[in-house]
Amino acid sequence: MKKSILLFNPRPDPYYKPVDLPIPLICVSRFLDKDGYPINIIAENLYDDPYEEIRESAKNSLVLGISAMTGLQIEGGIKASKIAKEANKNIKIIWGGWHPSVHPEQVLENPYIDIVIKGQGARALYDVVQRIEKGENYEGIPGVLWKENGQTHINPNRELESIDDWPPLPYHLVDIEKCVVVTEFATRTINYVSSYGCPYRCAFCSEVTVNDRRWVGLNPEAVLDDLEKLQNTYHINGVNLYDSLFFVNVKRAKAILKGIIDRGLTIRLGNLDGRAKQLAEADDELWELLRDSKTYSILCGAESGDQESLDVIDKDMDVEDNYKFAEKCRQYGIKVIFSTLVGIPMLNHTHQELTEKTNGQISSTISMLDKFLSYDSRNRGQMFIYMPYPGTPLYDTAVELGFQEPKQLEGWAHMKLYDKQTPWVTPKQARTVSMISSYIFMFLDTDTILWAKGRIENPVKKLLFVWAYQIFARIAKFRWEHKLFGFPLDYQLFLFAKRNNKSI
Ligand code: B12
Ligand code: SF4
Repeated sequence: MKKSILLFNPRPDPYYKPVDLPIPLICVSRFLDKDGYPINIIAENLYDDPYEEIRESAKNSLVLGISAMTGLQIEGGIKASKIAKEANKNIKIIWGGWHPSVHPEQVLENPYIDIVIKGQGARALYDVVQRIEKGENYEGIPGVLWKENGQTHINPNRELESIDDWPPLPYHLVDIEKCVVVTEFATRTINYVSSYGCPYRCAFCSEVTVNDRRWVGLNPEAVLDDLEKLQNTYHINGVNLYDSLFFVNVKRAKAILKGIIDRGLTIRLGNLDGRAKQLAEADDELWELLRDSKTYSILCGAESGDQESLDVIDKDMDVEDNYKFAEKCRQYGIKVIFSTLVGIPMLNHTHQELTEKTNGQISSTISMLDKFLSYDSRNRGQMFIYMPYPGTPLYDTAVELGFQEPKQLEGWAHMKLYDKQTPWVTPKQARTVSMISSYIFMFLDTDTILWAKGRIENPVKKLLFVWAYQIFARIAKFRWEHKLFGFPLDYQLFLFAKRNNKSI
């Protein structure tokens, strides 16, 4: 009997309640599962007390694998690693995912962590487990770093590998019913990933560091087989795409959309990640397929209404491209989630100048989003504050301008979504951005009520919720129409309600 593999996906955000499939862990399990290893996937939606489960399960496990983005997942990951080592001193602790990939050596300095896997994880994890079983070290496995007799060993990077011949995703490893959610576009939605990487060079983005501007996509027939299996086996009717950029290969994207129509699939796709310039210039056939396959939404890094910011982040497009793209979406009835970024670091400026520039970025982006949201009441804005990620082109600029880089893994756990990270962004700017993005934009989107209501089962609670929702929606609309972002009492009340609500 093979020894067990324990994998953990910590909670990414204090307000975000994990409800979806821990897809990074499903993906890294492919080869191990095929070879018959018992695998225990742990996430907060799968276990009432994930840390207790880790304590128990670690006693008989060969390894504990942790997946972490930069931010709060690190806190949960360290806690789990400590618990596992206390329960079983021989267990090997392996970290993978985005943060270990952007800052591998510092991650390995943590006393509880034995091995770090950079980049694409499935084959590397399998190879590492084989070596552990044989009592050998990890020499020659690309993307692996490890500690041995107090010394750090670093293997060369792993290049993105085609996933076409890989074993299928082992969905059976989790209780799918705990990972199916109501969304705006489907009653049974699950997340899925059809490609890895991105060929573009946005200077703030970890893709550039981790996948070195490479991209691999699963072939269209295999994607369609997966969708069909999700529909027929698990009765899924909506799929949230987690690809970094779905439309890299337009021929492939068209074949997938056309396949959905030709095979008569009723499953709807949502949140397909696309670039404004590329999609604004795409031919009508792609747009018609998006419409005819009933694709719900596109997630677009519009980034800014300020051309200087777009140039500094190497977005390789003009603000005007965002307008052309938004117009196309309106024409074809596709909802858009426009993601934007403010507080961009720019060399040769004082902090005061950068604070003023941040004000300018906020107001030009608000004007741009104001227009886009008026195109379709379902359109959604998102506004984030720039966060420096190691290895990205803008990181050194941020450090030169005074960003205090954490010297230990723990320090990165505090890089929370709407917190101010850089000295030129003021607390007031951070508060405003957070309120606009996580509160006002949520209530302006007329489809929010569909998923929010859909996740409450008790009819009385549902009625109360709809009543409170309508009041908040009116206030948020008033704030947006008059651009009133001061005295955020309603926002504080909303955060309180959100913290204390278990279903949303
Ligand atoms: C879904 C998602 C989220 C979800 C939750 C994700 C979760 N893990 O629970 C939510 C909405 C909460 C979220 C929030 C944020 N996210 Co996010 N998110 C994503 C997204 C779109 C998909 C993640 C995913 O599941 N991918 C699919 C899986 C299969 O790929 P993967 O995670 O890379 O896993 C592979 C490898 O990394 C590795 N691997 C992963 N885990 C493990 C574990 C082990 C043991 C091993 C060996 C290997 C391994 O193997 C896997 C298969 O090859 C990614 C972009 C992307 N395409 O990955 C961004 C991404 C991860 N997010 C990012 C960011 C910046 C954020 C935010 C900060 C803000 C924002 N603008 O979105 C917030 C805040 C999070 C925080 N720190 O508090 C960045 C990460 C940067 C970084 N250095 O961490 C990404 C890469 C987007 C980007 N290109 O900038 N996000
Ligand atoms: S921001 Fe989007 S387009 Fe730019 S490099 Fe990252 S994934 Fe690619």
